[in-house]
Amino acid sequence: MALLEILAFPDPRLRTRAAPVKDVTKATRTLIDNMLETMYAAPGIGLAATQVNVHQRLLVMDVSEAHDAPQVFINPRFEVLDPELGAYDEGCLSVPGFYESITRPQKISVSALDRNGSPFSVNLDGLEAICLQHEVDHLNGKLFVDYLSPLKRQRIRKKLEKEQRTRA
Ligand code: GNR
Ligand code: NI
Repeated sequence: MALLEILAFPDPRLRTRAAPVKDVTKATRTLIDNMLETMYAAPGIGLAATQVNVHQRLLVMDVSEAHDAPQVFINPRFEVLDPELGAYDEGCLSVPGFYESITRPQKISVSALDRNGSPFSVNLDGLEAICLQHEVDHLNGKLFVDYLSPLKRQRIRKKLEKEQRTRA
């Protein structure tokens, strides 16, 4: 397995819209395993392929404390089951160090392919519903900072650009 580099805001590659996975192959499963390893090491509760500069519609997630409940979603599509919105302090491995309250639907139904290419559907709520929507946003080139005011987003961008300059 291997750790993958995670792109950081405002890297323009994070704005790429990912393409559907055509065939779930051994290479797909290797990518999934490396993404899971990268997510656990970070540590994070989700990771979209976009964040590791692979522009395919694939994400991994594990909200368990023990890191023993990995979930894989290939070509995910979701529907809102309950229009009730909830706020949650979201963070992002591509926006390190910043947490902001984001409002999203709290109950969704997701259809996707699993790591063997078999279709499945699952209803999600709570943190899993939030995380899945956050990851699908990544696959569409969207980041949680896009829900903030332009002023807040600019402040975050400036701070991260400065950090990235001093680290380079
Ligand atoms: O690790 C993560 N935590 C998190 C917390 C609240 C809402 C969403 C997330 S996802 C994030 C990992 C990440 O950046 N996934 O894209
Ligand atoms: Ni993220």
